[in-house]
Amino acid sequence: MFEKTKAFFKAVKDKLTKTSDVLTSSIDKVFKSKIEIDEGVLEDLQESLILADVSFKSSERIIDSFRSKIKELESDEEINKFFYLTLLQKEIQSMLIRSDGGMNIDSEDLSIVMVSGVNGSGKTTTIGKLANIIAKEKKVMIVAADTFRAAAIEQLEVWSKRAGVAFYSSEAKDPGSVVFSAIEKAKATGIEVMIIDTAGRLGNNQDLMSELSKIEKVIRKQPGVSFLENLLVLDGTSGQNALSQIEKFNSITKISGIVITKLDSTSKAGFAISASYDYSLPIKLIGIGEGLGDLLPFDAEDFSKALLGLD
Ligand SMILES: Nc1nc2c(ncn2[C@@H]2O[C@H](COP(=O)(O)OP(=O)(O)OP(=O)(O)O)[C@@H](O)[C@H]2O)c(=O)[nH]1
Ligand SMILES: [Mg+2]
Repeated sequence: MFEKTKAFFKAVKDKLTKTSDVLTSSIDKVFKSKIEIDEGVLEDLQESLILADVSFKSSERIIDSFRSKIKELESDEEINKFFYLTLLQKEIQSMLIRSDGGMNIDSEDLSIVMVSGVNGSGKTTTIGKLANIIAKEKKVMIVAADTFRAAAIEQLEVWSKRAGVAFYSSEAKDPGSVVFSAIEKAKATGIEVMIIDTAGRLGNNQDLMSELSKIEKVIRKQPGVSFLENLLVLDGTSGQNALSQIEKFNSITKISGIVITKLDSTSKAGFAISASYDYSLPIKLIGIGEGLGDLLPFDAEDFSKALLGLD
């Protein structure tokens, strides 16, 4: 259900145009004004990456690799924009980590996916879309453990109906007890994959952050349960500002992978490279719109090509 298809590439390419326009137009300018590749050109190229919200660390690695590739060239080989874009794409692809199985949900036990992130990053929407994908092969239940925001439970319930999956909520105010009773319910009703929605929280809110680790403890204590995915949802429109969230969330609960949403409405998608490379975490899924079908499995080759407007 998470395999690569041609249609996915087209969708990613169509939706990433805001970022690829920024990136390719600044690269165009560098190649229009200069032909010889010297340190000044490398600096301009690095700037074009940073303009698309690639972090300094990741951009250094890309430019270093480009510099050493140029040194290896025969003197008559031409270095033009296409040459650069192709090298750049290969380098970005190698920096984007993707765990080969895509989503990890194949357990004999009840498989659990927890979803967290800052307020409004797209957690609930992602869960609805993800449930819809997994429901094609497995019996899914989505759990409303966001007991904090008014209307959060109803919003998730609407998504459960759209995706045609089971839904669980309770009167309890403590998300840990909601998750505990949801696990009982899931086991009793033959659910195979349970996806937990959590409240939006900022990394510097100690109380809310420690609540996340409490939920994690509740899950890990239950027999017959495999806690397979702990996904952090990042808002693609925040660009590099989202990077510090990875550090904060990962220090409280071990993140298994990243989801980047709203890639259809950002020109800062370059930060995805850094989210993966700087923190050694796989990107698992990407959100490219508000609809039920607008969540795709992440593919490093497709993503890097789309980012640079290549086919
Ligand atoms: N364009 C676009 N909008 C998205 C995407 N994913 C989510 N959204 C929108 O982002 C807004 C917030 O989404 P939610 O799913 O409610 O975010 P959340 O993280 O659950 O928010 P809280 O529970 O309040 O923390 C909604 O208007 C969504 O429709 C996406 O991939 N593309
Ligand atoms: Mg939500």
